[in-house]
Amino acid sequence: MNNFKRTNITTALPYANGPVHIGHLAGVYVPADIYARYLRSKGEEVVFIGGSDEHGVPITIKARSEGVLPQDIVDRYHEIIKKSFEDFGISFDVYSRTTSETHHKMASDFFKTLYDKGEFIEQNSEQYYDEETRQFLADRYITGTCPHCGNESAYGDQCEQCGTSLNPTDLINPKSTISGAKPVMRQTKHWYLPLNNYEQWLREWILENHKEWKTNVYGQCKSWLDMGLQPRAVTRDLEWGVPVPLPDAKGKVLYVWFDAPIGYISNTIELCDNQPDKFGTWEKWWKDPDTRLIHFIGKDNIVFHCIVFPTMLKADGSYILPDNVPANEFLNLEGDKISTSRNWAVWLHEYLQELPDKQDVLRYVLTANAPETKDNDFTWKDFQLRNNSELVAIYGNFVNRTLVLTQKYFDGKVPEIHNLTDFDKETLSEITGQKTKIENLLDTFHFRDALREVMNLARIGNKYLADSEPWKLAKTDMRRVDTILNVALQLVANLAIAFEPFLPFSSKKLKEMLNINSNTWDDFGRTDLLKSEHQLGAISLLFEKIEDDIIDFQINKLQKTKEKNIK
Ligand code: B3M
Ligand code: ZN
Repeated sequence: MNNFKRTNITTALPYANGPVHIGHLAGVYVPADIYARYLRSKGEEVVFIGGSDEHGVPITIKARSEGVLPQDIVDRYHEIIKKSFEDFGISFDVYSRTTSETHHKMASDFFKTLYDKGEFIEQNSEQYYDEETRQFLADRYITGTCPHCGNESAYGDQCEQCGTSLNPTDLINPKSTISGAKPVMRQTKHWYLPLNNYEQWLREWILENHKEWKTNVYGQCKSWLDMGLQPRAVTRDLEWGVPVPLPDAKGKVLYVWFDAPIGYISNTIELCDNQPDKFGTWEKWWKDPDTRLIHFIGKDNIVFHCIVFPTMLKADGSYILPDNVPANEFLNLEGDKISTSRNWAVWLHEYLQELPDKQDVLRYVLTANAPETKDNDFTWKDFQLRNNSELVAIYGNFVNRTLVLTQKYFDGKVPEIHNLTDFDKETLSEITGQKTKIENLLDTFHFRDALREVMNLARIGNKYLADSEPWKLAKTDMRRVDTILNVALQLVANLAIAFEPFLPFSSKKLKEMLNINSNTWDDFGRTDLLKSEHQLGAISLLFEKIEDDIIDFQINKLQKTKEKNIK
């Protein structure tokens, strides 16, 4: 497919100011995990990088509102988020955090290198300052009256009532949310990355050389570039963050969007320092042109990953650039935008308490309905339907019938093939046919279609059993039953491999039932995965039907949230 030797897969670093929800999983972490597992299963060299984004103003606001330190907030949510990802089988090689020492040093050094190369411009500007608490105010720390709709508690960057983007100076009667004082204007100096100097280069790199990027990603980049780029401040007047490593920058930190993507590099450093034998040097993953860099993100992060971060990497000059940025659109919940402040979400830690051991069901539903090309809607009814009519009725049913019949007729020992009919041969050849389709789709980040083709392979299995009716032949032609069940069992074993990137928990369970352990992607397509006389393990249901009461409970829970929000 390409000439790269290895792949560096990064996932957006979630802000550690709240737990993660289904929107995070659907948009970023499940697709990235499918991709990482798929490449590993093909024996490719991969690093899969994650971590928490622990700087930025929202974290300091949350800390202030709870009367604790920002560090307390990020300590709390980093653990919750990390555990959720583990619980859902997101197979990161490293999940670290931007408050780590390694990261502070790396981000600081990165800034210093660009500074020494003369890549930044220094600029003075006027900014609101709180004289009582003696600090500059981030946009979110200023409230006032919206000039458009009259809302008296609009923020310095946005009015949440009418949705207009604002500048702090647009607000009528501005107030500091920290002291309540009226802020005054004061001069402050910041460092800017002149994106405009890189505009021509970006146009060529993206618009000419990356026409293969997803249309939503390419389109957003094009419209940013067509509007023309401006220098962007990469420092802020704030206490919380990576201190600006310059003598005349007291009380200033790196802008969170400057340090966060460097977190990908820092976390790779941490990984390689801890496991040098397995992963080698971090430079291999970030500076060797034989490495392919892929950023999995949501659509609100496109500009930072396609324009700002690549410009930072290019300005340094020693790094590789992303090869692809397969950003997704958003997932809505029951028709409404997911919202942390309105508690309109399905939180992963709560899901697992209420639906234990159903990680794969959620992974399945979120992939089958992934917001790959447009915003999509998660509904509990659809969740139930996909579980009952796809996972249970197609995949689970095929596996269960095959294993139960093998148990019944052969005490769980794989029977022998005597003679393959044309129908048997056709069915077996569909395995490799499906494999080719699935690979092409995975290689081009079409996870949802890839999953559909895997499920189609299970459909082929169901049809094979239904058409060959071994339960009828058992009375008259046991030799034929031997062959039919051998064919069906090979299909089942192939499904365990094909579903593994998508549904790792069920594949593990299925492999235990088949009493086989490691199979790689290369084995997918083989029709001798189970040798005759091989003894299968104990059988249980791969998926269970979800009854209405479970779904009603979830729908009621959301209904209550809605009522609370109206009050
Ligand atoms: N924390 C924004 C977000 O969670 C931001 C991503 C950083 S990726 C380097 O959507
Ligand atoms: Zn307004």
